Formats: sequence, structure tokens, C-alpha cells
Amino acid sequence: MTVKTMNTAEVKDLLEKVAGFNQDVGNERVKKIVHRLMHDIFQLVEDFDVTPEEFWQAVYYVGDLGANGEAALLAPGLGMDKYLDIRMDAEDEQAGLDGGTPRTIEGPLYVAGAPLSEGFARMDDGSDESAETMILTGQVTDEKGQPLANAVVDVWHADTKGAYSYFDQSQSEYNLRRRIKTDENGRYTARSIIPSGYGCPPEGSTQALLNLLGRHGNRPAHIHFFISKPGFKHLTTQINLAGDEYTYDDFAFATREELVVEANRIEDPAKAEQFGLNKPFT
Ligand code: MBD
Ligand code: FE
Repeated sequence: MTVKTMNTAEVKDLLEKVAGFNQDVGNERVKKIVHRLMHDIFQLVEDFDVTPEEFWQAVYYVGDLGANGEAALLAPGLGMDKYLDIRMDAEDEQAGLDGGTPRTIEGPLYVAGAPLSEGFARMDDGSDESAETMILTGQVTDEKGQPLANAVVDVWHADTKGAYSYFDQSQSEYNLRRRIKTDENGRYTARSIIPSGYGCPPEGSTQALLNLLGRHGNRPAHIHFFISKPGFKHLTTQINLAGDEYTYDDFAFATREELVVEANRIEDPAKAEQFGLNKPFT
């Protein structure tokens, strides 16, 4: 028994007033976008016969989502971050900017201002004795493959419980977050611990909606990177560790084939030492 009200003069007039079309102040782009947004929400109410109870449930859901700080967590779960990435890829392709390490989403757990060092950093504070040591090393190059010295590699990742410092108050400040400047060969090395995958808070708003969609809220073990150098395009990316149950089933849709890496276990202590195992904390 759907009633049709969307295209009545009364609703059209309401939408125009809501978006401030009859005011000659304000921001034109915001007005147009809010007009379209409210139009589409009203249309959805009409098309799905959304009841007032369902409507208010949705409004309170958004309130709760904000109150528990999960707006930027639901966004990747609903594919929004990945969608923007797909758009940026298409833009790059159009501009002829192909090749190199592909981008993927930033996620909601970056913290600016991590300790900065040159060439090498130890990222973990040493407090987790059960953790397995991880050596991360790489080279930053320009689009022609020429090494880039003094690029900043900003790395962040979770601990063995899948938790990130700052958001997890039990970790020390900037634990598992570092900025490393590449050396004269464009190289950087970090000593850290192997992270576990992230899972959405089980009692949170994001997981509540995912449950209704029949979806899990897990990410595979991963390591985030920003790569930057003045005069060059900023790269936001991650690597995903191969062999994780969620490597190809990420709730945030961030995995890309080229970003899946096998970790090699180094058993020989002499070989491990080459990677700076006994260097001091930086
Ligand atoms: C994460 O650690 C993350 O990287 C993303 C994209 C979403 C939630 C948690
Ligand atoms: Fe993450």
C-alpha cells in the first residue's frame, strides 16, 4: 500500500526550502548536494515503504555511530574508502600515471607525528615478549626506478592482538608507528613485531550493521605506509601478509594482489644481524 508523495508540489517545495534554495546566502555546492541527498533519502523511504519506527532507528544508529567514534570505521566497511580509491586509480590512469606500487585505503587509525629517524627504526617498544620479530625493508624509487633518498616512509601497524597504539590506551605512545627517511640508496629498514589482523569492536555500531548484512568485520594482518617526498605524488598503501585467513576476504576491501607479500622466516642469527637486530631503539 505504497503511498506516492515524492513528486508532489508539497514535497518539492519542502526539499527546496530544506536546501536553502530560497536564500541568497550560503554555499551553492552544499545546497545542491544536500538537496540531492535529502531527495534520495525521501525517495528511499517511499520506494521501501520505510516506517517512522525504522526511520528513527536509523537516525539513532547514526547518533550512536558518532558517539562511539565509529563513523570512519563503518565507511570502509561499506566500501566508501575503496570506492574513492577506484576513482583515484581511474584519474591516475587518465593522467598516464601508471605503474609502481599501487595505492590502497588509509583506514581510520593513522596518527600523525610518529618519531622520525634516518634509514632505520625500531618500531615496537619491546613490551610484548610473545611477539615474533619482523624486519621490514624496502626501497623507494621514482617512476623510472631511480632510488629516492630522503623520502619519508611513514609506517604504522597493529600489535599481536590487532590493536593500534593511541586507540588502544594500554600501548605506549607511538608504539608500532614510525617515520623513516630513506638513505642515499632510497632504502629503509624497520625492526618491529608481526602484527595480527584487525577486527571491528564486536559490540560496536559497525559490527551491528555488518551482522545484519551477514558479514564479518575482520581485516587480514597488514602494514600501512605513507610514502612522501616534496615534488612527488603522495602514496598511501599497505602490505597484506600472505597466508592470513582474511587475506582475500577483507571487510574493508583493501587487499590488492600486488600488495600481498610472503614473509620469509630467517633462522640464521648471523643473517638476522645484518638487518640491525641489535641496533638501539630509535
Ligand atoms: C584498520 O586497521 C584498517 O586498516 C581499516 C582500513 C579499517 C579498520 C581498521
Ligand atoms: Fe589498519
